[in-house]
Amino acid sequence: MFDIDKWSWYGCLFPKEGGKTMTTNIASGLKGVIDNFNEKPFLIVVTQVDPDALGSACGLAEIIRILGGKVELVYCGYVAHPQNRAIFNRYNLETVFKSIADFTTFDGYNVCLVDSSTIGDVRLGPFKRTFKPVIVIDHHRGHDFECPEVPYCLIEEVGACATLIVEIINELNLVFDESKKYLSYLLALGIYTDTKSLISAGERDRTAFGEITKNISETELSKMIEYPLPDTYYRNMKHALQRMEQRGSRVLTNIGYIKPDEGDDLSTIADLLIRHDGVSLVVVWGVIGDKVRISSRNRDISVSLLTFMKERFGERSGAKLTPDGRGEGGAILDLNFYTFWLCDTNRSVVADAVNLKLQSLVFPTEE
Ligand SMILES: [Mn+2]
Repeated sequence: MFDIDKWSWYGCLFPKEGGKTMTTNIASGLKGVIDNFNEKPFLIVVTQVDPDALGSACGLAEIIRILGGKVELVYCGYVAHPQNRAIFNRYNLETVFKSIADFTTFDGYNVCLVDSSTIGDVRLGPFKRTFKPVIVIDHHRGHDFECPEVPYCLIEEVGACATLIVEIINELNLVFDESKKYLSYLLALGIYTDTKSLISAGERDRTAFGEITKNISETELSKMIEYPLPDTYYRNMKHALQRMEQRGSRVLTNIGYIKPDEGDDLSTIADLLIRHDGVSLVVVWGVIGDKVRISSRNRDISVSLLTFMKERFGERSGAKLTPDGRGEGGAILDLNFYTFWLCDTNRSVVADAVNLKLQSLVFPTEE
């Protein structure tokens, strides 16, 4: 008989009340949940396509298969960032993942979230808040459900979700054979990129990275790390530098109207700007279709980036804290009003309007 109390709570660092941090024996709980839910296939959902999410999803899929469950994988949005495209091509992930656009329903699946813990994420489109996840494995703050209601909820503030997956793999003593070796590369890339080349990795990330890279080739890994950057990246960077506005230690800038496949430039540019001497908070925005996408970075430990984002941008924002104490956040906001009115000739005026609103949100009001 399935005993929900026994299996329902495997740790969450940010419980509302009565929670506990649980870092040992995380794998046995997962086995219990897979045994008890395996009548339906597990559907692993990647909301934000990045190496950590892809690696974690593929790793979890293999764990579920080994533990006797059926599994499918789906991604939201686009595989657009050049590194994601390189990873998709190299490891043939087109055959592993479906696009959420190909789904009509989540009914009949045990939905699993990796590297994300929000059921209200706008990228889920029509599936937003229509499901109760069965498995959640994540390292971000700001989950929007009660953890004890999720049969397996593992949310811990490590540097990468892939670190948690590697810990489960090690606890289960799983060894990937030659045909599954690509999973080691994917998980290693996940840890490497989410921890900024291991610079912001914590001890658990470094241990997991060491474990998963034991038998893999450095040249293969470096090809995936030093992927070629497209021309649009440099153009967007120039745009951002030209429009950069600094007040005190806060920086606001934008890359204007961009194509969906340039959206990941926002976070790359935010990462570079936060390193600027004297800067502690960076907000970079761009407009994609009728949405404003925002990427933020914070290195002032006295400021909670999650609170900063939620207060200003509401529920469609989030943030995580890296093990070295830096905050990384993002938001997606509607520009609904403009869907009819927007045209090629008024784009710059709309961008100015967005900028004025963001100035009032990001910079402290002057006395
Ligand atoms: Mn991640």
